[in-house]
Amino acid sequence: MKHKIYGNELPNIPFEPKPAGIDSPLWRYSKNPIININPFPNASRVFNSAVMAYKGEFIGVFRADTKTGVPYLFLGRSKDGLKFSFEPEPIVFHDKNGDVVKFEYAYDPRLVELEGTYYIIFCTSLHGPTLGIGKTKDFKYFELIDNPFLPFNRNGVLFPKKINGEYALYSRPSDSGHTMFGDIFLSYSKDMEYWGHHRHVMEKGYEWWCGTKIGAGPTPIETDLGWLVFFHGANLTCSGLVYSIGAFIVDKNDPSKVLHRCSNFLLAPEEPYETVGYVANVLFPVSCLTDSKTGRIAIYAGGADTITELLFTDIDTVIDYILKYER
Ligand code: BMA
Repeated sequence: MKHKIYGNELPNIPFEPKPAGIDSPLWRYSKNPIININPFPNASRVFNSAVMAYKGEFIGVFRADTKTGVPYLFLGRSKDGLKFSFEPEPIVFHDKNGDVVKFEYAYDPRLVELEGTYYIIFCTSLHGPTLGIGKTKDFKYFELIDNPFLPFNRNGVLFPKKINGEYALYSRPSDSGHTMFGDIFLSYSKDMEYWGHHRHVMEKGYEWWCGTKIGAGPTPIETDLGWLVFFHGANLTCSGLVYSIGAFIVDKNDPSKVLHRCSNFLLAPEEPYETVGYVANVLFPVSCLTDSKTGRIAIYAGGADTITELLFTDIDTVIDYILKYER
């Protein structure tokens, strides 16, 4: 390996080698989708969900659009990272006093472990869409942090390590609707509740494929060059927004500083399970697994707001591609 991932080894990471004849730096699992439509009672679609390695197996927080159409967060478990079983009821969050918090909706969760606590960052409502942050130590009891963000905001992605002693989080300020704009910003917090020292990180529209808005995806990966960040970029076409996957690398000690960004998207919606569905032409990366020993990376992405799929790459392939098509 030319490049290095700083992180845990994960010998059981789901992975397939790159098939011959594939030009893109990400490739799809041969048995996609891994979670198909109507996966469990009361869930019509599971997509844009977060998976992580946990106690030798895998655990995930899943966005399920229920049969009322409203999305909530559900817990799922898997032995191999490919086949999941789900809790039948949404995750119950409690406030500091132990009272159950009711949600209008909850979607697009990200999941990260930091200093022994598992944080779930997701989109929920506070008189309009904004970020919620939940935490758990055991995936049994979940607490909700008291309204850390104002509306309107989405795509909250927490760094897996404190940066210069503070929590660091990317987000994408937005509006109350489908948001036809949006850049990635960085915020810091000393306590995970009060966020400030905001910085602008990267603007939409530096190429056409991400012309309308961008939002960070999986938890940033620490590498020898800095933090590797996968993100989604949306471009408005005559038939609506098209969501593709891009990547950039930021400074290890200052993640507002973009060191390398790729002009090309890494992968765009092409397969029927990405181009046809509840919302056509959406490929939306939300979480990833990494193995520091082999440099393998597995990305969980939503397809067409309908299914969950798995993509693969490795650290050398993706960094070589970013640097080759650097802007
Ligand atoms: C965004 C979010 C995502 C969704 C995407 C495409 O605004 O709501 O959950 O995948 O739109 O519909």
